[in-house]
Amino acid sequence: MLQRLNWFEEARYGLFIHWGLYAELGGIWNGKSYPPGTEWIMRRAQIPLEEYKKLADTFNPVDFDAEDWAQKAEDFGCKYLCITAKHHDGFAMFDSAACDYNIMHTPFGRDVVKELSEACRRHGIKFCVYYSQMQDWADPDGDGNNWDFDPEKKDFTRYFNNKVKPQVRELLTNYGEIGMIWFDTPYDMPIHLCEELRDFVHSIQPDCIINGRIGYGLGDYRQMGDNEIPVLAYKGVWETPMTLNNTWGFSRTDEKWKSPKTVVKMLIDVVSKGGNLLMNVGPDARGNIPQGSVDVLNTVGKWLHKNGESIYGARACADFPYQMRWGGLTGKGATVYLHLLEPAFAPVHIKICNIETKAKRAYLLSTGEELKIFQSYELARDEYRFLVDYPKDKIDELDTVIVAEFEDTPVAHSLYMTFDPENAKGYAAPAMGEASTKGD
Ligand code: JFZ
Repeated sequence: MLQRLNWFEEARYGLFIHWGLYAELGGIWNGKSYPPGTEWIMRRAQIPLEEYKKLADTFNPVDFDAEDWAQKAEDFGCKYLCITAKHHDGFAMFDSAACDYNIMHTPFGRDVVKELSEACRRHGIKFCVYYSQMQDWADPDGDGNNWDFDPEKKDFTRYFNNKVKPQVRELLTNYGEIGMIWFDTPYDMPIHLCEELRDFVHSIQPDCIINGRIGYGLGDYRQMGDNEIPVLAYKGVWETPMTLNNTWGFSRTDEKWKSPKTVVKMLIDVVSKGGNLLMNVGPDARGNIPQGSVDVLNTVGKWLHKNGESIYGARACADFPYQMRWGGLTGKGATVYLHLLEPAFAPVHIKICNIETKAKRAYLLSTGEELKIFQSYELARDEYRFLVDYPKDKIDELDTVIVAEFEDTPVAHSLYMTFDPENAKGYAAPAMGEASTKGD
């Protein structure tokens, strides 16, 4: 694996921030609501550039406080932060000599990317930037705006050379170390320009990660579709970007936040399959992250501050092909974290099926309290079983994490294992008493 991906694999959980002029509209233009994805409103409503540009004359997020946002990211338990430096609308949230259509030419007149990059550094959070490299609805040669500009007259290479490269250079030169540059919607951008962009990034910052949406599989890791989680553990490095409500940018009407429980479940689902979760918030035009989203992510953060060992640096648990109704598994070598998400499905004990590897001990992650374990090979059922008793009075309604230490990295048998009584050697007959095999 690429060296520069090391921090990313450790991090597992990041904060995505979609913020730009569209926050002023919050999904409504001329009294009409547009479909979710409020950052797309310029295109959805085909707002003439001259009209949309007026948002820059009033953009003044007086409540913006980079220190507060970085503190929030830390409280949420996020290890990296990625902000939209330039989204499809073409407006740069940073000081750009390459293009005047940027935040310095607003009443606010402060470089948000600069302030956030410094605050993130103070909080030990990897700072990353999102940059829309193909779509640019403010540039006559950019992709996507065919209501102001004649597509026949577009020269994409000119846009690439005059805006993309100079701005990417600015981002990689003026803000210290950039953990990752997050490209998006490559569509049919010519492959040689994507390759050129990749090499250009690495010529300036060799350690800067490039996400999968640079196109053509040229990125350092695989980007899943928005809100998509694969069914099986995906080999290789990957990330799912996720919305907390139904839009990336700020919405005046959508307060349907995922619950803390849903976020924790998704995080475990993603990490148990070896990926990262990039969770989005959409600050409003005053510079506030909506309180409803802050509340949800703070609750998740409190859980992470107690149980983070089971997430940060954790991996997919060695090819474990079973779905368990009570929850999921994450792992680090010989250590396995059992995430009890649905206690109702494990009324007496938690069972991991078909792990042959010998277990040493188990304990509750939050308190260190030792828990009884039972392990056997059940001849009649041709099944290895590993059971952990858990203290029912210590249930965390978000997720109770139990640490199980094995003698080696556990290996699970597939459903298609062939029966072999030799397998049973070294295992005691099921002398379980309370951990009865009946009824499971
Ligand atoms: C993109 C953007 O258009 C959107 O505004 C937001 O920034 C999001 C993170 O990314 O939209 C996409 C890109 C790819 C997929 C879906 C939405 N996809 O592959 O499923």
